[in-house]
Amino acid sequence: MVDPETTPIDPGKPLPTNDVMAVPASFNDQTAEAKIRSHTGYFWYQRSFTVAKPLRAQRLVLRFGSATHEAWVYLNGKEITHHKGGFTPFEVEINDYLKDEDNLLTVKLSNILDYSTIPVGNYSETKDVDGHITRKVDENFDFFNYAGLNRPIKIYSTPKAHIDDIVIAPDVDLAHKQADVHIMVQTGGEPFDEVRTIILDEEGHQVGEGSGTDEQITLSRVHLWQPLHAYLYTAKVEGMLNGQPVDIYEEPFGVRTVKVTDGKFLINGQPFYFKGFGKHEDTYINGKGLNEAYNVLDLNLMKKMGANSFRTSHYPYSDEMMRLCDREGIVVIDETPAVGLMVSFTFDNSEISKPGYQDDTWKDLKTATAHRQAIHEIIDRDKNHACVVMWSIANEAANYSKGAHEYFEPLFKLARQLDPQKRPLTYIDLVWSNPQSDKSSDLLDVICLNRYYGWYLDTGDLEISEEKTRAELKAWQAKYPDKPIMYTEYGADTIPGLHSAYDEPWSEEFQEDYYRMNSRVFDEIPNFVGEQLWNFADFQTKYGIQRVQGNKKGVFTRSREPKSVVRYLSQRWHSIPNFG
Ligand code: BDP
Repeated sequence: MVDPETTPIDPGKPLPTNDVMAVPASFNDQTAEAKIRSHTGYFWYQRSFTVAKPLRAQRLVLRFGSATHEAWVYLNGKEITHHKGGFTPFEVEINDYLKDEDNLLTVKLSNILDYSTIPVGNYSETKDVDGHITRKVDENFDFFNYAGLNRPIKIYSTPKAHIDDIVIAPDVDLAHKQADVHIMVQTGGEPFDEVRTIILDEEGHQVGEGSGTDEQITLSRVHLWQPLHAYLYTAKVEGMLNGQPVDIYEEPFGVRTVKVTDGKFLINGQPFYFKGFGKHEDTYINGKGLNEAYNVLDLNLMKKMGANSFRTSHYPYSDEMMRLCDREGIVVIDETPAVGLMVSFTFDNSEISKPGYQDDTWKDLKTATAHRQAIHEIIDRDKNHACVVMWSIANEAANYSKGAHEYFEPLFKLARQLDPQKRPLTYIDLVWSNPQSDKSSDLLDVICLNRYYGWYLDTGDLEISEEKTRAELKAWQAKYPDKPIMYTEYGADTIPGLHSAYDEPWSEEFQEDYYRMNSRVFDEIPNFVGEQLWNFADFQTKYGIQRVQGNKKGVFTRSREPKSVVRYLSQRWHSIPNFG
C-alpha cells in the first residue's frame, strides 16, 4: 500500500489495507489506479509466513533479489535490515527474530531518486496547508521509474558453519588448452576442519580437485566457454567437520579469456565482434519485475537474428538473466545503475566542444558514494559469470564537462581492484562526448558510443548523418589507434505498421535505411568491434512529447513482434562471423 504519511505505520501490525500485490513484479501497472501507478514516495508490502520447526535449527537467511530503490525490512515488528540501491541483492540472517507461530514480514520501500542516488532523479516536494507532502521524481533518464519488489525474495537455509561465497578466476593457457582455476572460499560461523573443492565437467565427471580456502586447481584439455557455445563446469565446494561434509556449495562457471589489445576485443584469443542490443528489463504488467518467459524468448530471438550479445542498460539485470546468459553463451556488457549523471542536457552543443567547458554536473551531483557502492555490489554479484566480458561504469554521464576525470578515475581504479577476473572497463558516451570534448576517455579500455545522427541530430537526413558518423568514428580511430571502438546505442523510433514511400522518420522504411547507413560506415573503421543497437524492444518511459506510450526504438514491439528491420539485421548479422 501507498504510505499516506498522515499517521505513522506500525510495521509490527497488519497494514491498514486489503489491497493485494503480486511479487516479484513492479507495483505500478498492477493497480489500475493512475495515482498509485505514478506514486512517488513510500509504500509498504507485507505477508506472513511460518518456518517448519526442524528448519529452525539451521541458519536461515532472507534474501531479496532487489528492492527498488530503498528498503527497510521488518520481521515481527523489528527492523532487521536496510538497503539502498534498487538493482542488487541483499540478505539478512533471521533466526533471532523468528517466532514459533506466524511471522510477519513487512517491507517499507521508497522509489525516490535524487542527486545523491543512482539512477539520478530530479526530486522535488511540496507541502500543502495541512502539512501533507507531495513528492515528485522527474527521471533524469529515459525509462519508467518502475519500483517495488521486482525480483524473487527467498528464505534459504545453511548449516551454522557455512560457505558464504566462492570467487572463481580461471587463468587460461590457450596454447596448451589448460587452465589454472583460482578458487577462493569465504566461510562463516564455526570454522571448518577442512574445505574441499572438486570440479565437475558438464557430464558430471570429476576433472579436478583441491583443498583449502585459497586454492589453484589445474584443468587440462579444458573446454572453453565460447560465445553461443557455452560450456559450464561446476565447482563443488564442501565444508568439512569431523570428516563429514557439512555445507556444500555448487557454482557453475565458464573458462574463457578476455583481453583488449591492438584495437581488438579478444575472447579466447580471437577478435570478437559484438552484434546485439541495448535492452531493458521491461514487460507489460510486470514492469521491471522478473519475467523469465520473456528472458528466454528474448535470448532466443537474439540467437535467431544472429546476435551474440547485449548490454544490461542501464542497471544490473536479475541473477536469473545472468545465469541464463552463462548457459546460452550470450555475451554481456554489465552496467551499473549510473544513468542520468548529467544535470543540464540540451540539444544545443555549441558550447560543449570548447576547451575547458564545464557545466554544474560534477558540482551538483553527490552520487560518488552510491556509485562506489553500486560498483562493489555489481562486481560482488556477477564476478564469476563467464558471460560478463566488460563492466560499464556509467551511461551517458557529463564526460564532456570539466570534473569528469576527477569523478571517474577513482571509480575505475576501484573496479579494477575489485574484479577478480580483471575484465576491461568502459563507460558509454553521449554524443556530446566526442574525441575533443570527452575529458576522461583515456580511462576506457573500449570506446563505447551512443549515437543518433539522423534521428535526434539532422533528423531524417541520412546523407549528412553518414558523413558525420564517418568523420567522428575516424577521429576516434585516429585519437586512440589501440582502443577498440563500438556502438552501444543507435536507433530510430518506429511505429510498427507505419509506412512511407518517402522513407520518412517513424516509418519502418526509415528504420531500415537508418541501420543500413550506419552499417556501411561501421564496415570502414578498422578498430570497430561491435554494434549494439537501441533498443531490443519498445519500452515504457515517463510521459513526454517525444514519447508515444514509451520509447519506440525497439526492433521488436514491447510484446516482441518484429518490425520489418529485423529481416535486414538478421541477414547482416548472420553474414558477420562472431570472430574475425
Ligand atoms: C540515450 C539513452 C537511452 C535512451 C535513448 C533514446 O542512453 O536510455 O532511451 O538515448 O533517447 O540517450 O532513445
